[in-house]
Amino acid sequence: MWTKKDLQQLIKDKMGEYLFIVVSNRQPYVHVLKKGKIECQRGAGGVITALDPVMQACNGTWVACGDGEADRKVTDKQDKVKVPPENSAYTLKRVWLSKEEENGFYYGYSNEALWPLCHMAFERPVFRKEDWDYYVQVNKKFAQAVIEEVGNNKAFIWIQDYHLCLLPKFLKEMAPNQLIISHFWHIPWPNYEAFRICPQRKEILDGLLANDLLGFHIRYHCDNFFDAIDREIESKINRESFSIVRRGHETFVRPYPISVDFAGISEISDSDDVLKAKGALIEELGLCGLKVLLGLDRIDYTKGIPERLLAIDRLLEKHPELKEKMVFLQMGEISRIHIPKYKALNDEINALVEQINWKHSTDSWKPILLMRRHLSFHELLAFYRLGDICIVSSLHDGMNLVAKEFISSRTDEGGILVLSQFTGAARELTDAVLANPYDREQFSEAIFTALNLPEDERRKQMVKMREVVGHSNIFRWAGKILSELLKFEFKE
Ligand code: GDG
Repeated sequence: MWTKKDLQQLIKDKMGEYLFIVVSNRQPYVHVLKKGKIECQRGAGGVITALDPVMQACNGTWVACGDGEADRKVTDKQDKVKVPPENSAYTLKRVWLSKEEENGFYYGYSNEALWPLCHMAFERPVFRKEDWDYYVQVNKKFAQAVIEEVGNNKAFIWIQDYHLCLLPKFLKEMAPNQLIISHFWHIPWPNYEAFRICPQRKEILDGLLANDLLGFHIRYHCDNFFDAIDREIESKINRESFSIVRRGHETFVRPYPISVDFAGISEISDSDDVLKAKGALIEELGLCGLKVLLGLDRIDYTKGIPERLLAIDRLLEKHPELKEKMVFLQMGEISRIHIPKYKALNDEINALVEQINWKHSTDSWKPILLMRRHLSFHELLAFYRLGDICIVSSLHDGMNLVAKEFISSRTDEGGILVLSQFTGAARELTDAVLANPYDREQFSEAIFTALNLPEDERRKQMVKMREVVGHSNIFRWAGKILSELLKFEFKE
């Protein structure tokens, strides 16, 4: 089983004198003001969990957008600050965006064009020329920041996600022989029928082909990428070595399913703090004696939240005997609310909750509790621990970490996962109760099946899934990619 230590050792043994630079839109640490004092907080999420220890082991640099209210106060003239605050192990270099850039690059092209383009959730992408111009501009800004760091050295670069499609190309143009570049794409890559509507498709593919190594979660996304290249770019696709050669440069394409820190989550889930928080939540929300069905997502139209609510509605129509015996708890962190589709989704969710609660409630009970507060990590794990069933109903999802976090938190081997078949996670977690969120009948039946699963069956499923996530954990994901990246040799 890969551990944090194995990953650190790999870097120490193999990185040599080369620099290691990670680039992402989101930063690993944010500086905020709390009661007039500057506080440094570590960001959440798989990538930060995996790469923070790597960076600490190799004294690398992480380039990302600054967005905290106190971020500028702590950076030096080159926009750099040492992190983490307790041992200053590596450098965080911040890129600053103007409001216009944030709007065009982040909200506009990244999240109103590329996000819906890559997810089959039937939301139309919006391609605005001015958003694209900002996207190009900000990718160049990132390139400039990375090159400042590289100087005359040789460096391994690891780029994250769909915000930075053009960065590999800009970097290779600026420093052709000094860089080995890998890029991980965290969301699905769509099939060609969907992708071909993108007016900037050639530029995007051209940008990504400057990578030496390009990773997706699953093989299917790699195949879709090959199809897009095949139709759009003059190149040679080598299905044997799983690579693309264009103008003498070879890009290797590989599936690397992302995961979570299984051991870390398991350990904290058993802590007194989490178990106390669980007890407090049961009390606060009046959950005692009820079966708890849980949904926990960033509020996004790809996550299938309205479909989940409608399945609960159908479940109660067909099985009114469940009234006063269960509750569906939907937790959700507000996300990208400046985009009209996200605002509309929040309104739709409010209306559905109100309507379904009105329809099925009794004098002393209502079926749905909706909470939109941001959870601390301990609270998050406490929620996972109190759920009898966790429902993940994405319409389309690159992987879905909530499913894997839920499994990791269940050291008690309790709980059942109802999982959309349209998540990357469904390829690995075949012991979950799989569901099609578009099929209201089947989806509500899947929830009913989960509610009635015999104890030994339920436990067996959870034990098997814990084995899968324990083995394919986040350190293995990063270790596999970095092992591959470190095999590349610099051109002389
Ligand atoms: C993208 C891809 C891929 C949610 N609410 C709260 C909270 N969360 C955390 C969860 C989880 C994360 O947010 C969501 O991760 P997902 O993987 O489910 O989804 P995306 O954000 O869409 O991520 C996805 C991922 O990239 C990684 O490659 O799996 O397919 O879409 O970690 O725990 N965390 C806290 N409070 C909340 O209220 N603290």
